[in-house]
Amino acid sequence: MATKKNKKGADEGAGSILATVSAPSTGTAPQTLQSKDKQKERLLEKMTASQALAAEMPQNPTKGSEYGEAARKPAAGATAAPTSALVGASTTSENQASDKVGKGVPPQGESPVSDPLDRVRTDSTGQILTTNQGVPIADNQHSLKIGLRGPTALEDFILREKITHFDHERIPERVVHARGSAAHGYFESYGDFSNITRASLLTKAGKQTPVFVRFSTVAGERGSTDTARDVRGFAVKFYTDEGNWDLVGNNMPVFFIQDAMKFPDLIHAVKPEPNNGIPQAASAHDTFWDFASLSPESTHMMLWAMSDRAIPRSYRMMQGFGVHTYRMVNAEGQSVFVKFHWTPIAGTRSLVWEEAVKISGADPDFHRRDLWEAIEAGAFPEWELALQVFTEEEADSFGFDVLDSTKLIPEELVPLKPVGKMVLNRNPDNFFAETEQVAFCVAHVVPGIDFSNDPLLHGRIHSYLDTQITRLGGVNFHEIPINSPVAPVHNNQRDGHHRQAIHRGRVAYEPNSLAGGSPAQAGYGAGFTSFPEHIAEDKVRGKAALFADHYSQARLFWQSQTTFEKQHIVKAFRFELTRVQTLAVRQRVVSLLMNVADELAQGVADGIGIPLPQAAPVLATHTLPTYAPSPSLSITHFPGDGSIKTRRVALLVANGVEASAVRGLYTALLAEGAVPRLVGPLLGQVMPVDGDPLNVEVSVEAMPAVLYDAVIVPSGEAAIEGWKGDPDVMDFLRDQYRHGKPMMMLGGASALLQQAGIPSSLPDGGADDALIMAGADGADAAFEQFKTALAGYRQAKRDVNAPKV
Ligand code: HDE
Repeated sequence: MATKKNKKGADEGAGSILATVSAPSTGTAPQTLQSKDKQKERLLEKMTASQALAAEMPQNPTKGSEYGEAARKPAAGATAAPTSALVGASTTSENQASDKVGKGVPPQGESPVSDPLDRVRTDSTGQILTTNQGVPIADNQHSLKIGLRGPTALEDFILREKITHFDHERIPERVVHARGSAAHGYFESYGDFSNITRASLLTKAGKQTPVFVRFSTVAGERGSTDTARDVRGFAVKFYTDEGNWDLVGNNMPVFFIQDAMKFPDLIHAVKPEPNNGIPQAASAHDTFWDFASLSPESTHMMLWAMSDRAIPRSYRMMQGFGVHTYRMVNAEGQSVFVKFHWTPIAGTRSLVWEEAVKISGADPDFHRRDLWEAIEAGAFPEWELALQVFTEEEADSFGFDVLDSTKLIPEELVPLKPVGKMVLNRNPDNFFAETEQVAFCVAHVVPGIDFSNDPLLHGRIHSYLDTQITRLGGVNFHEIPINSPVAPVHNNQRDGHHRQAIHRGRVAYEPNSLAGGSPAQAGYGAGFTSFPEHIAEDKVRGKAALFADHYSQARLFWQSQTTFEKQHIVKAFRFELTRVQTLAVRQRVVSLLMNVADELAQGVADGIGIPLPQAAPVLATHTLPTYAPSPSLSITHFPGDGSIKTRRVALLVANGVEASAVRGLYTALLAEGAVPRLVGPLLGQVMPVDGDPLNVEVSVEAMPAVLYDAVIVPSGEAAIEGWKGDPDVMDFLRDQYRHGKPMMMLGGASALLQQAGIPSSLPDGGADDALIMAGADGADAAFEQFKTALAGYRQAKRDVNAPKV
């Protein structure tokens, strides 16, 4: 039966509002559905507002700007505002609230997957144990059995859920850089660098951007030792307000190869040999040196990898480098080239090889523990970020190619421009959720940061996204909380494994009028715009001519090393090549080194018992650049801030020790931010000659000498007599000495040096200022000297002629 309104035609089309197929071709939208049902009214509002919104866009208003010259500066997407929030709703029933679906209509434009990590941090204090479905578990001790001695019932869904989850706890480890440790912190800009880049993190003095940083080794598996000789990864994720920027660098400024095509070969060569899975976390084997010696472009990096840079004392004490040349682009679209440098405020420090080997056994988590402990103790690690900024024209005059990752730019050529500092001030809550699941990706850049044409970099732009798909199980790894940006994410990508976001509405494409054009492209100047580098070239495979210079910078590095660094490099080559079994491979490595320096090649050849082979052919045909030594390439160039914060000091104690000196030094070390430990024969108490018993903190057996930066041996006749006969203590002192560490011998304790065969002066007869001997009255002056030695680099002069102990 027709109603009055029907007669006027006001409600015509109402049926179409209530249906999901078809609608009248003309006419005005109905004003009412003739119902007091609020849900129906909402439906009417949604449908009529949607129609109106779509009508705002009679055609695609920006289409014309996609062609020709206009396309260089893309227009911002056209949008129209809906008259009702219901337009964006998937369903008018979204107002049905519940504990699960929430309050209903969300604020428009919201993207909570980008909210701070609080949204997923979980704490079980005082809570009942449940299944993954939230069902309270009454008994977590037993499976369900048919009788106490009978079979387990298949219906035991609680057991099955628990075991199934456990069975799938592991995910594939990273192909490279599997072993790593990470922390949260912030980056703070020193100023406004918008003349160089429009990257928002660098446009205001004092502006802080959250970061998550992961340090790693390259070759070892996830459970391998921290102190292997290896390159260290230095990957920084900046959560900027214009999206995530990942600066995925290393602790050495150059790389082994020049083209991404060779990366799988390099890694297959360095990883454990495929027949027997040996060796773990080591380049000291045939396949690595076979590949490297047939790849002369790796010579420069070989020297870095054989230097002490490859065995850092701490992640906190190493430099970081972006390695490749990148671009920065300012708001006017002007571009410069940049290299990125991280410099540790604590200074650069390394281990010595024998120490690194011993630490591998004593504490394979040495670097992980060090980073964790420093942050827990409030000694927040800091680095300064500096840029080398240069133009394309300047690059043309360098005499080497800035697109070649086996080359660095000496600071003498392009000085460092400090732009900010990074502080790591928070350990992760959960290793797996954060450190393991973090996904760094070279392709994650933000407006203002862009790529150069380094062919190694371009392969990486592909690799990192691709690898996460396998490692993290799908394309939605960006939604894993540690990876999600703080900047809101809005796009039309949908579905895939493990989707977290529940997208409201039915529009997942662009252009659209049904969502008023949202989300719309930002347009030129607002969104990321690739630098329009002009290229008119043939499509070829190959390398540019300057890439053929394989030795000039290897020589630069060698010439810039101090005497002890050179000795360590020679020793490292000897060690590695001694473990190689194939004579031809050994010879080939030396043939490359002959193009670097005679003393290097000779030193290595002598160590592996071969005569000098013919030098490898020099392939470069251009005029080679010459370099003066560059002091900043020596590890000693960055002494740090002079503090002894976080340095671990062993105070040896035993029955009969003089406790007053021990207690005084302990307090003084703590006050300076160092970490003193009372090291005794066993846990328990020792009885000093004066005062209360001392509580031993750790035994020599559990934490041998290599785990401390220095030792103090207090006076006390009986204690000293005991130590003389203790082989562990003798080894302790010898290791401290051999590894160049400060030693403070108080009173009669200096007699132990002779007992251990340790000379009291340097081989050249000079005073060893890291070997400090003092009587009770000189303790204060001695402590000052001890602090200076502890804050400085280790006593390298001892290494020149290591004592025969
Ligand atoms: Fe990587 N590298 N890499 N790399 N790399 C990975 O990505 C790759 C290179 C670096 O803490 C992988 O997520 C290719 C240079 C670091 O999670 C993978 C090439 C530099 C990390 C990958 C290179 C690096 C990685 C493995 C040559 C220094 C660890 C897991 C074209 C500038 C990041 C992953 C972390 C990790 C590929 C060369 C640094 C497979 C193809 C040069 C610090 O995608």
